[in-house]
Amino acid sequence: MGSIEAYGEFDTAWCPGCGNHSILQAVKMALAQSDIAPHEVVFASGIGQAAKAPHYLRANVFNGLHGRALPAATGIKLANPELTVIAESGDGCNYGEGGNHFLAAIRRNVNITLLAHDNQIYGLTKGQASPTTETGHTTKAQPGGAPSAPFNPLAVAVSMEAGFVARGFSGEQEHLADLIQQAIAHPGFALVDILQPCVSFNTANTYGWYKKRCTKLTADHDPTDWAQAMQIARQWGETIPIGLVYHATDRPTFEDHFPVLSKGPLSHPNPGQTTVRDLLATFA
Ligand SMILES: Cc1ncc(C[n+]2csc(CCOP(=O)(O)OP(=O)(O)O)c2C)c(N)n1
Ligand code: SF4
Repeated sequence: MGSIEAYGEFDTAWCPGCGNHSILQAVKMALAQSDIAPHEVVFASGIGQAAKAPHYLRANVFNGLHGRALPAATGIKLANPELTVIAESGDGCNYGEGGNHFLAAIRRNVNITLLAHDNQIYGLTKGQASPTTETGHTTKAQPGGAPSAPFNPLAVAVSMEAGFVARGFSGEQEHLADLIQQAIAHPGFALVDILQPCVSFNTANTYGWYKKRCTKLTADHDPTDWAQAMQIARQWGETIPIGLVYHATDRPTFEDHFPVLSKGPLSHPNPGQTTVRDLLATFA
């Protein structure tokens, strides 16, 4: 077991009571439980409150444009397959601005983990409706209620047969840390959609609202059964299942299609002096 302390402790710009605090701690717990040291992990994030999470731990971080965590994570993993690569951002970042990247990541099945902090709202920009906001939810920007149907990331991921599809809740920290640990260990693209309250801008989906509904999946649920997983993924109401919804390990990863990647990292190849000299000689 690695050390949680190795990931440091930093002041954050988050509101007291925000679900991000607990998610950050769960991420550190999962990395320590997985015995991964800070220099062995890279986070890629976009823009938003959730996207700031990797700023608050001692590890490698690429912070890019809104919605672009997944393409960055993909490039990092392909060039450095020996690293653990985690994309971490909000529901707006991943399912709104980055929606097409979400679909492409599932199709490609690169060995990366996506942690989507899902507060059902755009937090950083003060509470506009996001893709996962429920229909009719009123915000300052949607005073008549959000008109669109909410995006269901789990149902989409299961329908596309993503190999690892899970939902966690920031109020169930140990359960969440365990899901993140399993996601990191999964060989292929892994999604953990994490329900979290935004105490400042989402007055509908509060901590109490989630706490009352989030129910851990039991051994009765077989995550290898696609039809059962689809049914669980579509459940949303008085009961919201949390846990591993779908799990399959029989899909080849994107990396499997490129034998060059099995020869080691593209990031620091060492062709040797002789090869370089021979190569230069061809230009003479
Ligand atoms: C292309 C683009 N569109 C919009 C914005 C403005 N913007 C910055 S953060 C943000 C919302 C972030 O919401 P979410 O990803 O759900 O994360 P949260 O802040 O809730 O954690 C928006 C719309 C931007 N920076 N770039
Ligand atoms: S605005 Fe919402 S998401 Fe942002 S830090 Fe505050 S509670 Fe968290």
